[in-house]
Amino acid sequence: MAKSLKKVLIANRGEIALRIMRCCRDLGIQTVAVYSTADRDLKHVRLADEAVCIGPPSSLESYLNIPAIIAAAEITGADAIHPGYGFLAENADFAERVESSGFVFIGPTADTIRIMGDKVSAIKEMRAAGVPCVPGSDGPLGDDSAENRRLAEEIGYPIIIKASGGGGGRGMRVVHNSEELETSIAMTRNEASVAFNNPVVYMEKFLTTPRHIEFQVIADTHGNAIHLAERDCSLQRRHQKVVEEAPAPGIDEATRQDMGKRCTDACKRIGYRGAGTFEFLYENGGFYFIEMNTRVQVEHPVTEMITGVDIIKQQILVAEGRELSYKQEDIVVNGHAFECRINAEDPETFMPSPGTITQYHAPGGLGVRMDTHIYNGYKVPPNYDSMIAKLIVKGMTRETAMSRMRGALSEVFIDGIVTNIPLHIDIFTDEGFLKGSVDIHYLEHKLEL
Ligand code: MV4
Repeated sequence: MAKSLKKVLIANRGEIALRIMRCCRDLGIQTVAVYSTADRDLKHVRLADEAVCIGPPSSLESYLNIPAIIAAAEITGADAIHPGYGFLAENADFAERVESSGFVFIGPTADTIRIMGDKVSAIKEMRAAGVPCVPGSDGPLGDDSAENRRLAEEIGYPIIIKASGGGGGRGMRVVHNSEELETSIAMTRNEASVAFNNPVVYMEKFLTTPRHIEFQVIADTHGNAIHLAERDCSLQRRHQKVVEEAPAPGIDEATRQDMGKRCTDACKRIGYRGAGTFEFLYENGGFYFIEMNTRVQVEHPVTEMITGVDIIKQQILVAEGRELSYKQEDIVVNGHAFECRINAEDPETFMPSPGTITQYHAPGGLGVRMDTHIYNGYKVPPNYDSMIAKLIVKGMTRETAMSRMRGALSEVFIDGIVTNIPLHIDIFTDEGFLKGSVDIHYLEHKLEL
């Protein structure tokens, strides 16, 4: 039964906290901000209906402090918690504690988060659901080195060993030949035991020059699921995305609908609830599932720009128990969108550059969206991620969106700290990127020149 939420606690900071707060306001839902002592002056803290300090600057003692966040929800009488991205968003124990304390968790169930957090079990589910995966071990590797060698020969070198508890680029090792295999497995296993408290590792064929393409889905609690097409997030450095776009260049409508349906079928099969993302590697025309993200993602706005769907609003509506008001046929890709992640960092060394923003001028115009919490006098604290803004631009074609992004980037003025805007200007004048369809190594290779 649908039950309207009256008050949502936002367990996050920065631009996403502001994004969620604005959405709650649109829906007539009261908001509770939580903040660390470093974040007293954050914009969403000022604009929320209520705000509760949950601890000192260190994330571990504030935005990752589960008892403090639950206590804040209890004190303020919130009825739901939105985790945003990062921090506790994919922490199954947090989701469980939220629900067992009587609050709605705006996201999937703790069980779903747990299954997807374990990459071996996620792949097993996806394979069973008919989602194409990377050829590999189809489960944990054992300690029989002859068997592991046979498996690697069968898959064909190069192969990659990944930690089941890893993800997002953590806990993996490429192996080029059988001589390296046994020690590589042992090393990845040891690192995984320490880092994730989970020694399980698995094997996949290593794709050398794939693109990173991901499908956005949203599912309700009545067995309905839709996809909102795909994003191309291939432009990254050290597993940090730099620019994202939607739709992915070169993906035709039939392929989009085929892959989208495989993802929504998988959602229905596992009883998925809320917004989610299926991450694929795309190489030589084939899609290979690698991971599922059970949260709203940083880059969700590019999808909003081409579909017109407010993804945060849909998260809240399905958390209220409502049926999705969209059918798949209602979702139409319109135009093309890019997002530039603007970081407080040195454009040459990539070192974080916290400090006070003495002057900020926002870009604007048709199809230009700046998701940011910064303002004149805002002090970027050294304690958190260095992303301070997302510049999202939409145009009717990829070319018009790109030229609009160049214009918007040239308008942004941020003084007092340094940012990676020069890098973005460089990217949006790069010939290879202008052509589209670059692989996941493109930016790192460009930066090495
Ligand atoms: C791979 C791969 C090639 N082959 N798996 C890195 C992050 C994690 N989500 C999975 N990752 C990769 N898995 C196979 N079988 C290459 C990467 C990879 C990557 C993937 C997506 C975006 C950027 C990347 C950068 C380096 C490596």
